[in-house]
Amino acid sequence: MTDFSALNARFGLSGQVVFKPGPGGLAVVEVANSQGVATMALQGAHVMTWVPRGQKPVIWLSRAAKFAPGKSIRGGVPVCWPWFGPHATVAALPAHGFARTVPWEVIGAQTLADGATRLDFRLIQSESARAQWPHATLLESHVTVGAALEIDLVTRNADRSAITIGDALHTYFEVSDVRLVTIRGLEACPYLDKMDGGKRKQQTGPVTIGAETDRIYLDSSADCLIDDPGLKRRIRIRKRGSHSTVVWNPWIEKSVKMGDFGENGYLNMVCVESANAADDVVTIAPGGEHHLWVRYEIEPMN
Ligand code: TA6
Repeated sequence: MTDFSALNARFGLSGQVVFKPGPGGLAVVEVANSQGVATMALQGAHVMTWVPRGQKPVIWLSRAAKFAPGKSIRGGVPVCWPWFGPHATVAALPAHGFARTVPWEVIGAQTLADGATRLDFRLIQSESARAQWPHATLLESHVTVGAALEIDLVTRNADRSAITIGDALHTYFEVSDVRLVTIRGLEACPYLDKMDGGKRKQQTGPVTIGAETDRIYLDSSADCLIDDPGLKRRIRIRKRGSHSTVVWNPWIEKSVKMGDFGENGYLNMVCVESANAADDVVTIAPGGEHHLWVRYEIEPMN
């Protein structure tokens, strides 16, 4: 049971950071400042919404999302860790790892000099987590909410041997109509086409979406841009410490099958995920750390 009065006493910032009960019994934190608003679930340190001041929502959250302890939330910024996709050897383990469905604790909250708000979270080491990942590994997420959204996912290897992780910020971006957007920044990158048996291909030109799309772009570290003519805006995705970019839209059949996309929800979202997946998994030496950092910003598109 979350002690909201203790949380607010320790980390609340009046009128800016408030912890409260959220949907499905999840504890959430609401952030509001002069530059924008956001909501996050403590489970998974999961950014659910982000709306810069004067803009339409930038992060998509399904109207049919199901909220419950231990269940992943459809939309927002799920944290995939310490593996991406299915577990390499144990099929019964959850896809995309367990970080997004276990409790995290708040370890910091502050107002930055530019008026943005920074919240710091740490994954709580539990029996269940250790059973799935028997290594001494610390995971923190540092989220800055302002006119931009920044997330720094930090993995620290506190073990005596090296570890190899896959990770991703599996971000669902809100778009006017996915059929109208183009995604730039992945030109000439090799990718694994999961809609074609994982075949390795090469991207020519910008990425457009006209059917179920599920691709892991490898060796991709440049900024990505989601051009949305319907909203006359561009979402710029900057990243560091990520060598893969996953582009995903389930389209009609898959989204209906998944059951938590809502009526035609697939039309208003596209996932552009900053990741380390497939060939790009990351090995961290004992005592070392790895940062997967992103910064999302809106630019006008005239
Ligand atoms: O990142 C794309 C992907 O791996 C898709 O294959 C699809 O499974 C998607 O993630 C959603 O996965 P989830 O476990 O959140 O339902």
